[in-house]
Amino acid sequence: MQSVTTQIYDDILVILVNNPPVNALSWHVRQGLKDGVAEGLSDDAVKAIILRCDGATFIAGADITEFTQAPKEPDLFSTLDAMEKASKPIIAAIHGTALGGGLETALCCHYRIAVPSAKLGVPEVKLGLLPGAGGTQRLPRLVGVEAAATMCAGGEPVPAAKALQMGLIDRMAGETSLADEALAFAREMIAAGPRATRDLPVKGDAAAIEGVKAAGARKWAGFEAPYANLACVEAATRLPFDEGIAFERSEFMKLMMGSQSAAQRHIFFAERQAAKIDGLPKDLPLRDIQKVGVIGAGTMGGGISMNFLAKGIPVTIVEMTPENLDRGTGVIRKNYEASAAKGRFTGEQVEGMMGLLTPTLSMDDLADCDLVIEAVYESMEVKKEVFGKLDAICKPGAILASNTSFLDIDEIAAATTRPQDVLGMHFFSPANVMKLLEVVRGEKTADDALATAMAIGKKIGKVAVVAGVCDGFIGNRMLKPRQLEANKLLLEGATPQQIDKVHTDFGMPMGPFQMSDLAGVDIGWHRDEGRIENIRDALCAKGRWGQKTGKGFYDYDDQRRPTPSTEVATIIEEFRSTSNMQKREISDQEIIERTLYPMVNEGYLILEEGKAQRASDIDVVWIYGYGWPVYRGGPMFWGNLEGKGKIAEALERHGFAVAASLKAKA
Ligand code: 3H9
Repeated sequence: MQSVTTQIYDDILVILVNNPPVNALSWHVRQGLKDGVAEGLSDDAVKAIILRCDGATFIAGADITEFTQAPKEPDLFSTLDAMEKASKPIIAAIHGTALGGGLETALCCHYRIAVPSAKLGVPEVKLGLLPGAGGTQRLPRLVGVEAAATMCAGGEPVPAAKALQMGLIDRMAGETSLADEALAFAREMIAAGPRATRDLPVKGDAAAIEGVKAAGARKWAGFEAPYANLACVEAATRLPFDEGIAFERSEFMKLMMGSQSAAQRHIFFAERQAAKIDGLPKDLPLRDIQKVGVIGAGTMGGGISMNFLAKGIPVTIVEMTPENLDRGTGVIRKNYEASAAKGRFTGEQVEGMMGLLTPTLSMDDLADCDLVIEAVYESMEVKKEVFGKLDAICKPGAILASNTSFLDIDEIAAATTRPQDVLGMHFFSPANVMKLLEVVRGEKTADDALATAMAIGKKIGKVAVVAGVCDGFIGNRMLKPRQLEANKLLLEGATPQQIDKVHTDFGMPMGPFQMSDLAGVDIGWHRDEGRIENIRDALCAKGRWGQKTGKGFYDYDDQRRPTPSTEVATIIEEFRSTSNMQKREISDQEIIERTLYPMVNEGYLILEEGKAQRASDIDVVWIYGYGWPVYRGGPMFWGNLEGKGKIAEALERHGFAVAASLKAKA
């Protein structure tokens, strides 16, 4: 099928793009655009040209899959040049999303009309890139320097109404009458003639860029692309158009050849790949989820419920005592109200969501739920009891999910007579914010139960990844060797702050000890047993349970700002001397080799055991669950860049058992 066709409506030629799924600018689309424009220009009866798309969206960008292939003619630049320099007016008629190269194409049209639901933007920065087809030079001419800088460096699309205000589009069409209104608009513009964006003067000056830079500084720490975007917009303020384009081109190529963009593009596809379950047909019928039950109204249960309520799905939440139930529902309300205060919801929406919540003290009220998620205390005995009860109460076909972060889903499933309906749905704290959802597939989990859990995960805005049953699943399992080694390094001479700094310099939001302090140093500590076997026990015995007690591996002030602790230093010294260890200098490189390389190793073990479907799923887990810097592409992608041979050698040198597949591929 041809991806670009043309049709004549009296004096107007319509070029129609149809390249599913997102009308990307693949080589054959570029060819079709070029041919379409040439056809319109050569036909004397044609007075204006419209560019419109079939399907769900206007052109959503360059074809990213072509980025790693040999270039194919015609290139985008000559295609767009021919459009902008055309002697007859060209009108872009926009619905869906005009993104990246798609918006740049629209900017090379002379006028733009869009439906109210359309969104326009240059999200290249999220792929570690910049709009490389003139976007950084044309936007400052059309919408001004500040708006262009914000759009390019931030990457957020703007809705049509705002685009109209900004001058990004010239006309708003009715939601369902774009084709007709574009024809009328095109006829209106025949007299006005073409208006090339490149010929417009740049609006505003470079000073505005500083404000955009300052506002984004925190979010962009470690990223190259936002700054390259800003440099290009700045160039537009001082260079003639053609020189600005040349500068943009060279900056684009630098980013394209760099590892950050490769990592970010990898994650773009990895995230979409993660949603696919190997061996299952795409059209497998799913179970209908109309109503959800959540057991436990603590931090996790409350956060989990909020996801469903926000999507209009009713939730029945169960607690053991009226106090806990009231506290839990109160926290949900407070969180929604705080979001409303920030303008994210209206008061009416908050009431709407709260109206979908049914608090109860009786598990019997879960009888009509299609999905029940248990978020109670992490104890196998407790979970088994809960699932035994659910088995008796829930309707046939209901999916019974545990939010456990490490327990054996198969053992939990065995407490029911319907293990095919049991699986894990492991949310990450805070569950209403963190995007990762590990969906744990038990030995007997039915295919449609798994596929339904993955789909509902997507519906509530999560990035869902399938994991197999093993201690800690994918994410927490990889955390374990990191923490073990970090603890050993303390005894050998490193400080918590040195180890944490290596991790934050790497781009992690926090290091292992900062994370421990945030999560609670006392998690898993057996207070009653009173044994002090390691540094962690000693910290707990002194009430150093982390941020919640104002002290953990660090001391905290009343604003939770950490400072290194002399008490912790003393505790470490004591353990070092009782363990007969010599303090030595630990290099940052050694910390990387002993805390990050073991994670890569564990990733290979997870793949060998079939507990993750693919390496890129592991990357997705770490990006969305633990804040691994996206510009490093996740531990498996990073491991490849670092070099498997180098990693295997270092791990062996440090005495680790190296995964066979890591060694084999080295
Ligand atoms: C660019 O334009 C550079 C320029 O400056 C020029 C430089 C010279 N290419 O997300 P979905 C696939 S850079 C190829 O699930 P949705 C995607 O992989 C580009 N494939 O749908 C998936 O495939 P599969 C700037 C693409 O409805 C399928 O389409 N543009 C592309 O939730 C459906 O995707 C962007 O960064 C692409 N450009 O969301 C926009 N885009 O079915 C990137 C998507 O096999 N795209 N695919 O898994 C998006 O943000 C979303 O896809 C969009 C639709 C909002 C459009």
